[in-house]
Amino acid sequence: MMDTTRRLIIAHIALAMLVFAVMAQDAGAQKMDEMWGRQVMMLKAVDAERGQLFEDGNYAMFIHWGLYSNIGNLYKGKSYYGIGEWIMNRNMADIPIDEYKALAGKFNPVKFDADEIAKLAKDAGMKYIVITSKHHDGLAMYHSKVNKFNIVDATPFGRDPMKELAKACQKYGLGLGFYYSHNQDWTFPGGGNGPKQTADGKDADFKYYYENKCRPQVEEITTHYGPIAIVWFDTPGRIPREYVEELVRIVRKNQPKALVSGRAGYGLGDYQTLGDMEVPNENVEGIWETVDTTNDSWAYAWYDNYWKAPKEILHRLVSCVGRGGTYMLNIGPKGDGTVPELATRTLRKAGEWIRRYPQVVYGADASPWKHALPWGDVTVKNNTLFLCVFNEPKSGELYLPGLKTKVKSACLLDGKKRGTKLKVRTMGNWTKIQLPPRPAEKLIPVVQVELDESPEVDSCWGIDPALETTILAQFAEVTGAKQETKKWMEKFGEWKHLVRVWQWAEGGKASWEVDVLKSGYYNVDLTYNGEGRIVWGVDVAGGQHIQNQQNSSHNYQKFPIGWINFPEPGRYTVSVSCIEGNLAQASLKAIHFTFVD
Ligand code: FHN
Repeated sequence: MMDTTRRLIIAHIALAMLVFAVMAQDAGAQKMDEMWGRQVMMLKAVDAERGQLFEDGNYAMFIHWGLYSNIGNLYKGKSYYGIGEWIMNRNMADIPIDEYKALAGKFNPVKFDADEIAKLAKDAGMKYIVITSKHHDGLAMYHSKVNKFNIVDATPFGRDPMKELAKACQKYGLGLGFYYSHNQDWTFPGGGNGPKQTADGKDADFKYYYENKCRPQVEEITTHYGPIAIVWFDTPGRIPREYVEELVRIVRKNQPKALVSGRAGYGLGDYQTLGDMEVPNENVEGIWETVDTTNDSWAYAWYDNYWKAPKEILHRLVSCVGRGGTYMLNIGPKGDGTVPELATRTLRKAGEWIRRYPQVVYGADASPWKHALPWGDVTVKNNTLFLCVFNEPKSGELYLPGLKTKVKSACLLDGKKRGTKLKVRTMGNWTKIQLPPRPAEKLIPVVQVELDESPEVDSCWGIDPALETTILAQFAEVTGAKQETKKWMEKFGEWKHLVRVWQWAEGGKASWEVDVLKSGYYNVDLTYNGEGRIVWGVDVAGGQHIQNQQNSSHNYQKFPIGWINFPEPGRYTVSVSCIEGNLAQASLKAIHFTFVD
């Protein structure tokens, strides 16, 4: 199992560096890794003071706000679906540069209230804010002295919102970071995916853009707004290395305590940002963050009402902390400067829970299980486990598989000092904690478990007797099939991520070692996509074989396969094989086990 884990980590790293899906841009298709500047930064030591930001504050607010917010994905009467800040792009409204720049004349966000936004971040439990000081469209959202295409000189607004936000962040004790699109600039000559000539017809290369806009603007944002916590460069693309080196030098010189995002490129940043909207399923080493958004788009889109409920926000936050990282959650203020009401509501509600259980999030470490468990997820502080119960079993029985460390006590936290003491029982490799029938905490109950020493866990997958157990294809040992990461865009710019096993050869297998506490029959479902009807087989090594035919679709869907017997408690190897149908296209995402009464 150790070998498997190591192999999976290596596969994860290798896959992260491979060619993935593309996001079409003006210069043609670009590889996502190149665009995200994704590097393996796991082993890099960050200056302790700079690293403190992520240590203490593993929850932050991201803000995408700019001229595009005033369009809100509705242009000339037509709605465009995708990330709003890309509205200019030819895959969206394809707005010519001059036409786009002229829209600045109507951008007047008079309702922008920096104090209210900073207070929202504070109420939400966030520790710092990173805001777009310049996105790919090139409009500086602050008063730039080096380029007139900025919110003070090019719009009727005439205020510097970054000055106001810097002040508000100081007032509420929040860190402030600036997003800066260093490579892409779609409106300045020579910028990545921008015009190739100046207004007077002279050729402009990247150096021209870099020297006349990018470098001096990075000097500005790092000197005019007081202490900065992060400079969040994005989409390095094919920017030559020497420019990134210089930009990082500038940040170090002007803001020695600021972190530089990994998307600066070439591994020159301080930490790794995973793919957009990617909450990892397995612990990730090193210093990293996930960036995510409260709905689907980063920037405001008029129709985008698919808000993450407070429970989902907290689930994703705890998953990131439990995997060892930091979670930065985006809001997209409107063109008038206000934050959509439902975003504020959901963030505040989630923030109330964090105020009840701050120890679960701040300064907490990764789960020793290295992945979620059927009932929820775990964060750790020294010898204490915090069990966050997203999915309460009806029986109230919380099972911890493979916990090797002795449990001293367990209690259900309820805001009171000591909480309610819970019964704990150890059964071989398993620990059972009994929850009361109706915990007072309605959102996500938290159980605090005190251990004798720091936690050690056997990494074998436990099949939970009380709840459905899902095991991802990502964790399988695979022979005769391909196990790979797949990333795709649901809407334009809205990324989804998974690891699949597909392209099955005859006899190909995806296998997991499992630990069964309660012997008997379990219903097995598979989640997959593919073409037409597929026959799948499920085998218990040395035991039962079942197989069944089910249909498939291009979306990942869950289909029942049948009941399988584990005659005794103990360890088994379970394998899935693809027996008939389009073996090349059949793409397995997960196996699920549910005890049959
Ligand atoms: O192209 C940008 C996108 O607009 C957005 O800013 C995201 C946030 O992570 N970054 C880029 C795509 O990865």
